[in-house]
Amino acid sequence: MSQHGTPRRILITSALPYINGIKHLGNLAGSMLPADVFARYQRLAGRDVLYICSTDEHGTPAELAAQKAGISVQAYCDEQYEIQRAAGEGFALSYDHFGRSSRQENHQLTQHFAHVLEEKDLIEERISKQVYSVDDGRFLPDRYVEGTCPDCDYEKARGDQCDHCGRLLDPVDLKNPYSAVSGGTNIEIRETAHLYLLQSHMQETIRTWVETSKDWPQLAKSIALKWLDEGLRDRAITRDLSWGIPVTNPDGSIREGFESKVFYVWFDAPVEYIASTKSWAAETGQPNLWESWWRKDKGAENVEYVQFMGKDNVAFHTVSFPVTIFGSGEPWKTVDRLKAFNWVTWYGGKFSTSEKRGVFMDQALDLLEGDYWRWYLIANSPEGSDAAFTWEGFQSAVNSDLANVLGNFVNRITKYTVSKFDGVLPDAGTAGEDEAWLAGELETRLAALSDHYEHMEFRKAAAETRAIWAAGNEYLTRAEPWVKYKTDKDAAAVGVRTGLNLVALFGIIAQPLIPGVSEKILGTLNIPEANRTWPKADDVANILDALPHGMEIAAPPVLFQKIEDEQVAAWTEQFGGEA
Ligand code: B3M
Ligand code: ZN
Repeated sequence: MSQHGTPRRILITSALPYINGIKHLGNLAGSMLPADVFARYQRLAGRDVLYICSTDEHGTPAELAAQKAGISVQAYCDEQYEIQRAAGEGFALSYDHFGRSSRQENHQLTQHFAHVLEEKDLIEERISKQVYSVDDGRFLPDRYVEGTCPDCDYEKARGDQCDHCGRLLDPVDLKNPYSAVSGGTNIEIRETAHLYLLQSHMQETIRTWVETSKDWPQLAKSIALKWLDEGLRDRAITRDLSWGIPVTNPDGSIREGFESKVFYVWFDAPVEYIASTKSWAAETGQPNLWESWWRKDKGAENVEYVQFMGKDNVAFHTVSFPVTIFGSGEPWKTVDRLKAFNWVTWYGGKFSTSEKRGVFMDQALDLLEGDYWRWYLIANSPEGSDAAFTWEGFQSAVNSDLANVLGNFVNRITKYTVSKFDGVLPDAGTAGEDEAWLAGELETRLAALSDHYEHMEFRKAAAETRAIWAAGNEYLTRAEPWVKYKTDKDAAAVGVRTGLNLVALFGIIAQPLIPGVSEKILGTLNIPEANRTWPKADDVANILDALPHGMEIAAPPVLFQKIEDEQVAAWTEQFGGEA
């Protein structure tokens, strides 16, 4: 809460997962998952949070994937949207809204931006040379043209890049070009018109904005500045495709010469952050509510906007999209903090959607519940550098952090209460030296934990969470209620009571990371929703004696299944265990 009693308002978006197939764990770890952890933390801390995401559905890869599947792009996207939505649910991603960039709200808003930008002389129609396939009766986007690489003579080079020698290509450079759609070799170079966004005119505006953004983590800022240093180039924001957002005139009619063109996917995708919020608002029955999150003239001036994404998406969010937003001259909310991630690698190599290398979200959920993966991916977050996924690393994170440090603690103390204290939280005894030590630990560690979350340092947040669980174990070693029980039942009672309160605390602080297990712990202890809010470091005395004396205690079901060596061997066999 701020001084005036109104909670901070935090708008969160994670990069929109592309529709061409289920995402792998690397995608999850570099955008949706940390955004979800952050959203959960902020909600528990009492902030007014709105977490928005969508599938990114336009562009060539969607068309190609649909073609391969032998269905219409619309049908393909419908199907894949459902798959991604379900996978998000399986990982407990707590979106306030999970939309689709192909919905009408995005069509309207994207067209609106294009109209306003053209009015402001920031969009210009230019003629360029492009590959036309006579057999297909259409201009071919770069990836739809294949031919012989002018450099290495590889015969299946794509229009945008040669996969053999790696050179970036212009499709008009290919020798013996043919259409990847039909195989047709009747190819001509024709002139055609496209809309260009004049980014060069916005160079100074964007640079000033980037340089004065105080709260951007280093990775995001350095990427943005690198692009600015190279100089912003004007870029085409339309493509020769039929699937996408039509290029219209302000009256809604199709722009002349653009009948078989649509907006470029990267022009409309970021607009979907706003459009998705509109869809959310419409569903809540308050259709104007989105404005208070996005329009600075309608209440969004006090919103903190935080974006999450992989590093390859940073330029689009720090340069291209801001050109659209600032160029419009309208009072849109812009990003305040941008958290960018490096890659999760597959044993040091590349996770790959196209080559199906790595573990994908649906496959992961078939093996184990979402919380196991959530824990490992956050504890091993690719923040400072790339981070390798390995089955061995996964096994050790689950077995040691979750099963041993957290799971054993919870089981041991609840079972002991059931067997020696009739399943009742004891009332006797008063806190002493060991409890004072524990309180000191928690004061420091809880403050550090909140700090890591506020700074979006996820690896550190997981490590601190684990350190707090470990401090609980250390406390039991010191307090030894099982030894004291034989000579001084009151002293043992203090240890048990404190231990049970620690169980509640451990469940509470685990909520952002492993919400399913937290629910099991807190549910077993019947902790009401209102008492599950984020703990304050200066409230430790109360935290350690919060549960009502005399309450009944049940032992929760086994919280974690350890991962056996045989499983690691089987999964390595199934998925491959090296790059
Ligand atoms: N769809 C992520 C990707 O496929 C891209 C993000 C869009 S965020 C507006 O690389
Ligand atoms: Zn080549």
